[in-house]
Amino acid sequence: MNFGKDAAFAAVTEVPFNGHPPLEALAQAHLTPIDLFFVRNHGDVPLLNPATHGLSIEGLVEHPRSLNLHDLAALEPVEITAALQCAGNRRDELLAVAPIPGELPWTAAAISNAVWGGVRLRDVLMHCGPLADAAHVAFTGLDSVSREGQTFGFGGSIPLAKALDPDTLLVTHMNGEPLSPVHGGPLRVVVPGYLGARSVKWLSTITVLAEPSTNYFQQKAYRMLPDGAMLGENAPNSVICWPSKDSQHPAGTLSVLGYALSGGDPIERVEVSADDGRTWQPAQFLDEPASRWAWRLWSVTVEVRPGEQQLIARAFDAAGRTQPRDTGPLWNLKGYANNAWHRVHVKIQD
Ligand SMILES: Nc1nc2c(c(=O)[nH]1)N[C@H]1C(S)=C(S)[C@@H](COP(=O)(O)O)O[C@H]1N2
Ligand SMILES: [Mo]
Repeated sequence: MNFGKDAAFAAVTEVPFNGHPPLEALAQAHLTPIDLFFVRNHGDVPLLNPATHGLSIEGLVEHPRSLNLHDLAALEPVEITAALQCAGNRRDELLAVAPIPGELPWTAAAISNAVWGGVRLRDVLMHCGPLADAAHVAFTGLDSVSREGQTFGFGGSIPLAKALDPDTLLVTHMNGEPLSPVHGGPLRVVVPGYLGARSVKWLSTITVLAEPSTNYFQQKAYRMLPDGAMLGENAPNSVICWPSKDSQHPAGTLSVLGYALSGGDPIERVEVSADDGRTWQPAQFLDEPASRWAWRLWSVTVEVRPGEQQLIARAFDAAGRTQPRDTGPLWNLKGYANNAWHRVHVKIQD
C-alpha cells in the first residue's frame, strides 16, 4: 500500500509506512505536493470515519468536553503555512560518525512544507477553561504503537504557552484538501516550529496537565539523552537540495538550491561556500514567506573549478543564531536534531 504517494516517493520502511520525496523535488515547490510530502509513522495508519470521529478535552480544565468535526467547523477557520521537520532529519550524516542502533537512516528529506487548514487549538482550550495549575497540553492519537511490551496511541505534549499560540492548530485540511489518512486525517495537531513528533496525527484526546505527557514518545523518545532535555523548537537549519551528492558538473558556474527553516526567530540569511568555508556567498530567497513558520527556498550561483569540490550551506536567523560547523559534536544516541553545516560533495569536470 502506498497511501496515494507518487512513484518518485521513496519508502524507508513499508510497515510502519515511512518515506520521503527525492531531495531535489523539495526545492522545486514552496508547498510540497501531498503525494510527495514525507511520512513518519510509528505504528499503523488507522482508517477513521470523519462523520463519527470524536475529540475529547480533559484534565486540568473547568469544562471537559467532547467535540466532533462538525463542532470544530463552527469555530473560526484558519490557514497557516508551516514546515514539518522530523527530529531524525539528516540522521544519515550522524550515522556516518558512529552507529545509531534502532533508528531510521533519514536523509535531509524528512521535511516538507504545507498550508494547514483547521481551527486554533487556543479557541478549543479557552472554551474549556484551563485551570490555574495547567502548564502542558498533551495529545494522543488513535494509532497502535508497541514499545516496551505495551501497545498504546502515539502521543506527546507541548507547553501551555505554545498551545495557546494562535498559530498552533487542530488541522483538518492540507494544501486545501481534506487531510488524508496517512497524514493523520481526519484530525491532527500541527505545532509550527517544533519537531514533527509533537504534531500528533489521528488526534482523539487532548489532556491538560501540570507536567509533560507520560507517553513513551515524550518521556523516552525525542530527548537528547535518556534523561536529557525533551526536544521542542527547531534550531536554524539549511540544506542543499541540488546538486545532489556525488553528482558531476562542468567547470564554471553552478546553481545551488535548497531550503532553510527555524523554529525560533525567522531565517534571515543563507550562505553557500565552495571553498571549505573560507568565503561565503549570500543566497537569494525564491519565495515570500506566507508565515514565519514556512520554510524558505533559496538559490545561489557559485564558481566551481575542476576537481573534487564540497559545497557547504549555512543559515542565520534574525537573532544571529546559526548552524554549528561540524556534525561530530552533534552526534547523540538517538540521532536527533542534526543541523550542522550541510555539505555536498560534487565532481567538477575539466
Ligand atoms: N499518531 C501519530 N502521530 C504522529 C506520529 C506517529 O507515529 N503517530 N509521528 C510523528 C512524527 S515523529 C512526525 S515527524 C510527524 C510526521 O508527520 P507526517 O507523516 O504527516 O509527515 O508526525 C508525528 N505525529
Ligand atoms: Mo519525527
